[in-house]
Amino acid sequence: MLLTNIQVATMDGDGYGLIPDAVIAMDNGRIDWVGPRADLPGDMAGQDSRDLDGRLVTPGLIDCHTHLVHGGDRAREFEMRLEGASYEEIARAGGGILSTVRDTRAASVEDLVAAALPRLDALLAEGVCTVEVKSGYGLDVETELTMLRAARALERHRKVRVVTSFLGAHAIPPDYDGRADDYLEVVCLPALRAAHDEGLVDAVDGFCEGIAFTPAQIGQVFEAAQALGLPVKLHAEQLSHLGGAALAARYGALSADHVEYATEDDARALARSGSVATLLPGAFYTLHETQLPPVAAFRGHGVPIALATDANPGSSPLFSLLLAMNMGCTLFRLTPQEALCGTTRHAALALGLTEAGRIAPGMRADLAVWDVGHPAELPYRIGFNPLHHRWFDGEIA
Ligand code: DI6
Ligand code: FE
Repeated sequence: MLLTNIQVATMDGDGYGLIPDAVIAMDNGRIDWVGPRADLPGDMAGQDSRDLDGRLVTPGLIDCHTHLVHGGDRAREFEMRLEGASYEEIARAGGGILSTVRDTRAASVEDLVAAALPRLDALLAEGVCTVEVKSGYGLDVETELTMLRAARALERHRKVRVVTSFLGAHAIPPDYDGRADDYLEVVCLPALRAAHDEGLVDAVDGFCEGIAFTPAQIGQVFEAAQALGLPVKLHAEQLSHLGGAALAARYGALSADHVEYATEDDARALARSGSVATLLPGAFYTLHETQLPPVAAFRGHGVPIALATDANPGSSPLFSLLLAMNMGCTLFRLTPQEALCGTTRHAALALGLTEAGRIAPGMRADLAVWDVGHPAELPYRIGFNPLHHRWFDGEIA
């Protein structure tokens, strides 16, 4: 199958990797060839082709940090914050993440899938082809497994790739209040091993924060992950600087996420470990955060920057990756090219995916086709969706 009369942002090589009058050849769910129309190899010219009227084609977008699977909502907490309570106060009073834990424990796999599908559909409607989904609202062995089973099940309901992260170290459940180490030993690590045995875990994540786990505790989780051969990533330096980014770097993490309070030294460490800094402007915005992530330090030291929604019921009820890109540009001063790179090529890196995020021979044929004249239009408008259609695995989705 050939896609013709297109402009392509390959996100391969420098910048957008823009090819003005391009052709993409797809074969068996993979990109077979991409380049200027004039260079199309003669033996490819006779294939079925689809004229896309000059539209822009990008890699299918990748949302590399979400908490899409959960029970309930937190609209009341949104109200409480606007009446003056802080995110941390609500968490310490047993609300916040723990209120979602109560609702998630009450749900079956089917309930969780049914609740997640409309959220997922909002992402897919904007050209997303791959989505990361975390556990972390179960905090008991059975519910952590239930969440991950629901995440995997999404792939059977929609044309999407799901990458899972085990986030048992997300919060300390009430029955282990003040006994975080016991929670890790009795619940979190056994849940990780059980989930891994069932093939439910692609990476291991944690929340390193005053209201969650210390770097030493996260270190234990990372040791267990490494023993299972699983890559790690971390919610680090979101509300304060605790040393999570440096810890993540020491374990060669795929990514350190949030990182508003990261320092120049953290940027150096992340660059050395090849970890991605995943920026989550939806949480920054929702929590009225004022500490900006050190974007200049990330750029200066060559840390790849990804952007994601952090879609979750509390700190980032954001289900638009295009809006996350807009926020990345306007709030964090990313360039539009960095924003698109952050939801394609660098988002793939943040998930350890080698076959997504770029348009190049051998990559999966996951594509987004847009009614725009230039890629900068994608993060530019607010609340406007120019997606024309997606290709998933070489087929129209
Ligand atoms: N940081 C976040 O942004 C989410 N989890 C985390 O560790 C928030 C989760 C929530 O508030 O429900
Ligand atoms: Fe998160």
